[in-house]
Amino acid sequence: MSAITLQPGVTLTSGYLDRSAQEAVLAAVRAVIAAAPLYTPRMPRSGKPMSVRMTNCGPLGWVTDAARGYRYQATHPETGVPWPPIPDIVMQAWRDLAGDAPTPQACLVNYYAPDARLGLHQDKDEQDLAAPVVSLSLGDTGLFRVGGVKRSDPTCSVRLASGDAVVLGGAGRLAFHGVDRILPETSTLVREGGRFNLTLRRVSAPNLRGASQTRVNALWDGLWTRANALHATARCASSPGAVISSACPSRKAMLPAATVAS
Ligand SMILES: O=C(O)CCC(=O)C(=O)O
Ligand SMILES: [Mn+2]
Repeated sequence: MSAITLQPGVTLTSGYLDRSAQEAVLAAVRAVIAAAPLYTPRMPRSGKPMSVRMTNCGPLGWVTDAARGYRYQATHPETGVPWPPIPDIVMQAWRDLAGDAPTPQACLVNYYAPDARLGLHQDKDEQDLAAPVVSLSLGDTGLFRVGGVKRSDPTCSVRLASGDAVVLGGAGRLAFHGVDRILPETSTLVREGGRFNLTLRRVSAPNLRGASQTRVNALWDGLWTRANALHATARCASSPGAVISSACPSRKAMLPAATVAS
C-alpha cells in the first residue's frame, strides 16, 4: 500500500482499510456512538448548526457551541459523560500512520448525511502541532478539498473512498481542508448511507520523552542533592520535568478544483 502526496505534508493512502477492517472500525464507531451519541455542533457566537454531526472518543473530544466556541473537553456536551476510549483498532491506525508521534488524545467522529459538508478550515485547536492528524474515511465517498497553510493558497480535490486514510503532518499539519460534498450511494458499508470520518489528534504537548527526559531527571537529581547538602532551606519550588511549550499530483480519483462545485 503506498501513499501519494496531495500537498506538502498531506498524504493519502487509498484502501488503507480493506472491507473487513472497515466493518470492524465501523462496528467500533457504532459502539462509541452508543456510549456518546452524535450531536449537532454549533458555530461559535452565531450558534449556527453545522451540517456534520459529531461525537468523540478518547480522553478529550473536540466540541463547539455558541457560548464557548471551539475547544477540547473531557465530557460529552449534552450528556456530561466522559468520552469512551479510542478503540484498539483505531489506535492501530495511529501506530501505522503517525510515525513516532505521542499517543493521540482525541478521536473526533464526524457523520456526514448525504447533504452535509464541512467548510475549508485548519485543525489548529491543538497545542501539539508537531504530531500529525490522522483521518480515516468510512462509507460514501467524500469530495475532500485541501490547500496550503493560507486560506488563499490553491486547493485541489480528491475523492476519499471508504477505507482511505489521510495524514496531515509536518508542512501540511495546518493545511486548509474541508469536505465539499458527499457522493451518495457510493458505498454499501454504512447501511443508512452517508459517511463517517475519524480524525485522531494529539492535543497537548507531551512531556520530554526518552533520553531527554532521563537527562533532565538526572540533572534535577544532581541539583537537588547539591542544594540539600548546602542548606536544607535552599530548596525552591520547582516542577519535576520540563514540558515542551508549546496543486495535487495527477491521479485518477483526483479532480481539478475548477470542476468541483463549492
Ligand atoms: O471528513 C473529513 O475528511 C475531514 C474532517 C475534518 O477535517 C475535521 O473533522 O476536522
Ligand atoms: Mn479538519
